[in-house]
Parts: sequence; C-alpha cells; structure tokens
Amino acid sequence: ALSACGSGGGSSDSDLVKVGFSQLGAESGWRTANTESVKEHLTEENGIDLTFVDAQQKQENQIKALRDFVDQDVDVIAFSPVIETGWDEVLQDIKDAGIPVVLVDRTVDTTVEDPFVSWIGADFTAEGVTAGEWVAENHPDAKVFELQGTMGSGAQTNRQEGFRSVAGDQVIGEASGNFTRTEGKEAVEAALQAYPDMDLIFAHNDDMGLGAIEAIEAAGKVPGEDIRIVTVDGVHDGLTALLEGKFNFVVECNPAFGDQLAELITQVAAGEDVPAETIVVDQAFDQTITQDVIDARTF
Ligand code: GYE
Repeated sequence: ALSACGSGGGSSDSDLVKVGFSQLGAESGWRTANTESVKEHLTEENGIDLTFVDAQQKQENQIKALRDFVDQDVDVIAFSPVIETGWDEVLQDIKDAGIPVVLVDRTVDTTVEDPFVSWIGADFTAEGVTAGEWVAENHPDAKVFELQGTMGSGAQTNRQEGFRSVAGDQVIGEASGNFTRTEGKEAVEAALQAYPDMDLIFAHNDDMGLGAIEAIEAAGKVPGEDIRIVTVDGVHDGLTALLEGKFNFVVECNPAFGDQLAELITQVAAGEDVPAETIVVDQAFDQTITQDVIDARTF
C-alpha cells in the first residue's frame, strides 16, 4: 500500500478523490460481500481516499454520516439508503453544498430534483418477476408466504411488486424479517402457526431463507420438500442450501460491483458525463447447481 505522504513519486493526498461512503448496515451475507467489494476497489491505489461508515440499519445514523461528509467537504458522496423515504432535507443540503451523490444499491423516493448523478444497483423488480415466474410455472398450486425485507426499502417494495405481478394470487400471508437471519427465523416460526397450510416461502434474501430453514426444521418439517423456499441473492451460504436441496430456487443479486463503482466515482469527480443508471446483471439457479459453480464465485 502507498503511504499517505512523503513517499517520493507517489501521489500526494490532494490528488486523491475524497469519498464518503455511507453503508446501510451489515445485515446479510450480501451486504458483507458488497462492503468487501467496495473496500477492495475504493482505494488509494485507485485514486480514492475512502471514509466508510456503517449505519447499522438505522436511518438516523445514515443521515448523521451524510451530514459529517458535508462538513468534511468530501468530493463525492456515495450511499446505500436503508429505506426509500425520509432523505429530502439531507439530500437538499448535500445539493446546496455542491457535492455530487452516487446512489448505490437501494433507491430513494424524494422530492429533491436531480438528487443524485448516478445510480448503480440491481433491477429488484425483475428479480421478483423471475422468482414469481418460477413459482407460477413449477408450483402453480403452492400457497406462498412472502418473507419481506426491510419494509420501505427499495429491495422490499420492488421485489414484492415484481413477484406479485406474476404470482400474487398465490400469496396467503406476509411478514418482514428485516433481511436478517434471526428475524427471518422468528417470522417463519410465527407463520408456521398462523398459516398452517403454507407450503412455499418466497424470501426477499438468502439470510431470511436460511433463518426459515431453522424454523422449519425445528417444527419437524423438511425445508425444500414440505415447505419449498425461493430466495434472492445467491451468496455462498444460500447456494449451498440450494445444493443441499433445502432451497429450491435462487435469483442472484450480485453485490460485487465495487470496481464499477470506483470507476463511476472517478468519472464523477473528474466532471465527466456518466450514465444515469448502471444495472448490475443477475442470473438465477435451481437445484441442478453444482459445487464447482459455487466454488467459482467470489461472494
Ligand atoms: O438482497 C439483502 C440485503 O439491497 C440488494 O439488501 C440489497 C439487499 C440484499 O440485506 O440481502
């Protein structure tokens, strides 16, 4: 690694683009992989001086981090908003300070005009549609319990909308597991009581699906057979559950886009034109997945 200053010939601090990155939390395997990818690529070697702050899934922490970045007069702010609403004031302040925003992963719903220069993330609605199509085609009679992500997050609202646009009439119950394994498990424990005839769970992420496995097994049922499980993400543990037959279908959401983010930020800082949107490409997996495929993945 470069030392910050005094290393003859190396870049000095002032050449680096100062970036404040507000990550929303560390709630899931996806998030951990995303954070690793961000830290791997937003580096001094790539011309970036990164300040990274984890908000622990609390919007107030995230707003505070964003205000700190304004005070520190960073060159670019990047952030992944925990939920869609509630950002109007802080986004306006950032705009007034003339600091460009790159929105990462999740989306915002704001009255501020042109609140960000660029957004990079996945097409959550399409992920929900892919999951819904698999259910409607393969298990048209299944009674579905929808295990939702953090309520009001772009990943929750759009996955739900996509899924229900094709398999909505199969949904018999819903509850949020806040994208975590523990809360996913609790939600499914309650659902097993409330909806005794549910036989398929659509979980908005792998971690909640992994929590569902624990709840189902504790109730003496067989995950993947008595109660099928469809998830989104495709992190290592999720695909392993698929290989073991405990998950039935997994729609990928790729978190490893730190390289594309670093490039976007560099272009924004240089005042270059950037695309308004960069959609990260996803695929999907069923139980024909092999260990080789899992091993070859980086997250
Ligand atoms: O699917 C989930 C995480 O926003 C795409 O957030 C992200 C989602 C991801 O907690 O695991």
